[in-house]
Amino acid sequence: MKLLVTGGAGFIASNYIRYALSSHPDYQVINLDKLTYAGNLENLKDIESSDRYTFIKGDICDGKLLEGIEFDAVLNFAAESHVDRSILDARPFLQTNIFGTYNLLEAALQRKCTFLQVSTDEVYGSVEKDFFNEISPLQPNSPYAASKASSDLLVRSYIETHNLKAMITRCSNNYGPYQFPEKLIPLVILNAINKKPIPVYGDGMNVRDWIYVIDHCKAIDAVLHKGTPGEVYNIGARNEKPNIDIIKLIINKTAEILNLDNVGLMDLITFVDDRKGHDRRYAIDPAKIERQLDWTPETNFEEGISRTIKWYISNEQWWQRILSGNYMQYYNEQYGERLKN
Ligand code: NAD
Ligand code: TDX
Repeated sequence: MKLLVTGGAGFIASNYIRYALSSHPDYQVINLDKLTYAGNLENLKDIESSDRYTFIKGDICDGKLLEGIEFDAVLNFAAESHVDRSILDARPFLQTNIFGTYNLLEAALQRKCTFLQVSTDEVYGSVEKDFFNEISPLQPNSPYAASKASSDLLVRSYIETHNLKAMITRCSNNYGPYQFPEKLIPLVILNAINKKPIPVYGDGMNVRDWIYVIDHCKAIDAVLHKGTPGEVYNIGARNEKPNIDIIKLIINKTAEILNLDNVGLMDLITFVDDRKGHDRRYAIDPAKIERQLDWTPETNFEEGISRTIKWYISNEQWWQRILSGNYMQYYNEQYGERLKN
């Protein structure tokens, strides 16, 4: 089996590639990645010399390039993935997330091969109570979520129109090693380690449903091997938390691990202007994948968070390189004024 993994130099797909190579010794993996600001080949340093792994630097929007790649199944992780950036500039989100997905659908159709679209719970919008299941209406609220919902609808159209063997997964918020520091959990860890203000949007009571990245990777693998073509699978760990609780948990654990005063670190918490269109609550009902594909998450949240904090503490070179690059320009644009008020 030759898997084409797009966006393999990003957070979730780099974890997936490592997992796939170790759990399927007869598989080959081709990683197609454009290496945007979020793509980082250091995420794959430990496996780059494997003879079952190939890296191609390229854009999923480049149809010609796709024509020349042979594969049996494609897992489409490549995306512009950060909500705040989609508020600043939606264009790259429409280009990669919609047009790029269209290109990959065409490539999969030509080869009559399996297509797995890695999507997100954000396509469902926000829920006050209850949970998102696979037939909840799509009500995306950010340009990022709208671009992912659009790509999901395109996938659906290729299933209905062309009988493409495609499946869609919609997962909740991921955390774990190699996550780019623009996202909440690594941002809080790094700002706690570096004693910088920790920005909390709004009242800090927005709820996200968190899953450890390896549990997500195992769920994707289960869908690839046991899923029914044409189906959507929600993935989540039944782990809803208000942002402020997570921030306090990270501060307490970081203080404990580094033997620091947690009161001083708590003082870093800084409430800032809210994100525009900020979804109040995400909550995934994963009953379908649990029942039909016999998948369950294995990592308890406190254990996963401790493991993640320790990973960032032990991999300072990895994040120092990011902090010394273009990232700080984005960081200052996003937080500079907000942290002053
Ligand atoms: P990420 O931003 O860390 O990585 C995205 C990767 O895609 C990068 O390596 C980037 O270089 C690559 N890429 C971007 N545009 C490309 C293009 N045009 N062609 C080829 N490569 C391109 O993202 P992530 O957080 O790992 O998310 C991966 C996927 O999972 C995304 O589709 C996202 O929507 C979905 N998802 C993420 C989460 C989460 O919590 N992070 C939750 C559910 C679903
Ligand atoms: O500095 C911050 N302060 C803050 O309060 C940041 C970066 C975030 N937040 C809040 C906003 C959200 O309520 O924390 C929550 C999580 O924010 P993000 O890490 O940006 O994630 P979210 O917007 O929930 O989207 C994520 O989950 C679904 C991923 O980025 C998406 O790619 C995925 O589809």
